[in-house]
Amino acid sequence: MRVLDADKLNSLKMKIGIVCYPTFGGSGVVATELGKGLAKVGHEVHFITYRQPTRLDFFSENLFYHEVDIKSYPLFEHAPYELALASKMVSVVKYENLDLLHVHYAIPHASSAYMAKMILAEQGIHIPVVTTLHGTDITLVGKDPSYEPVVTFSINHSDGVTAVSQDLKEETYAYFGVKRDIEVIPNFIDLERFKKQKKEHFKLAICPDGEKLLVHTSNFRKVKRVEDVIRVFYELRKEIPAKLLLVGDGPERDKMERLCRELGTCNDIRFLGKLDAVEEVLSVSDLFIMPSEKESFGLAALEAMACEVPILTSDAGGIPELNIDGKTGFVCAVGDIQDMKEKAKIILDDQNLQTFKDNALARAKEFDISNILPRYVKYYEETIEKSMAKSL
Ligand code: GMT
Repeated sequence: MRVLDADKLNSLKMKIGIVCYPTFGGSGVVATELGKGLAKVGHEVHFITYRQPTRLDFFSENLFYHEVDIKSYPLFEHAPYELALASKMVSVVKYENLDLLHVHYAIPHASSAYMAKMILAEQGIHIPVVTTLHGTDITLVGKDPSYEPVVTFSINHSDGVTAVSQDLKEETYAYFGVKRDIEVIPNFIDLERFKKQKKEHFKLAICPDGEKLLVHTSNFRKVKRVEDVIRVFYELRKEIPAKLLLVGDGPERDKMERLCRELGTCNDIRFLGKLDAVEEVLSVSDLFIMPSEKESFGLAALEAMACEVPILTSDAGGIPELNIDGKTGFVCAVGDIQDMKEKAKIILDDQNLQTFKDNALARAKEFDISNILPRYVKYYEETIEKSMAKSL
């Protein structure tokens, strides 16, 4: 690691390694957008993952991508990704002279980072590690006894830990033997990309008779309760003309298609699958639904708000920290289909809709990347400084 003079940290451009899942999932999106944002303001960013991240879609002289090479062997039923990742971290930190490793999603990234840190320490190289907790790494998977001891250990041994909501921070303290400080840095949005676009021809094609357009985007896992989306829509559709777009794909999709057929709603619901330009669909939508069982922040809802779409959500996890009940939409109890239907009617009422849309956009602006990115930079600087002092 380069020797960083504390006084010069603010003006110093850092070399940061970012480890994440390269998929459409929220943690990978946040990690990639953060890396892109850091590169734009002059930091050098090295992504380390097993595939090119989905959102790593532009060229910058400050952005680098290092693919983890996972070697298989007939003896392995499961290739040891954690080891290949740790080895790759060692070589990138060493040869690219990194100042900090930032790992997104605790499992297995935080424990691989710990191993890399120990290997590098033996070679006289000190590398501070920041772990960002995203949600299911704590609330669902991490809690499981098969992972809990390793998750607790690697959180306690990171040099810095952030969580994407206050609720996630509290869950971490409640379920893990974690005593250290956790900094809350919420998810963010790039308002230059996520903004309402003129796509009225698209709206007309889907809603030819002026129907209201509802939208849901997710990875179609059970925790997202896509069934509730369809049931709320089914009830609402009995009272007002409406259409529903379902964006994304995942394990629940087939079941959801069957449910639509059983309810006879196929003509009013379209499954669009995975989309890169989700902002185009959001631009013509009147209401976004997120009825999740668990949700540490709800990045997909923030993307909708940035496109001026009010949100109807459950009260799970950190969602109420984003959705201001009665202003940017409504917050309902998980699974309360009737209440969600009633609240959808209030939002979609022509007398209210524009106010909800304006409020949603105003709230989204608070989470603009220009407000949140400096918080990460400051946290990196503080973490580097503290861990350097400790290592001397
Ligand atoms: O929602 C998912 O299943 C994906 C998951 C992930 O880690 O990729 O998303 C989590 O991280 C996002 C970014 O921080 C948050 O906005 C989501 O709320 C969170 N999902 C859950 O907690 C279920």
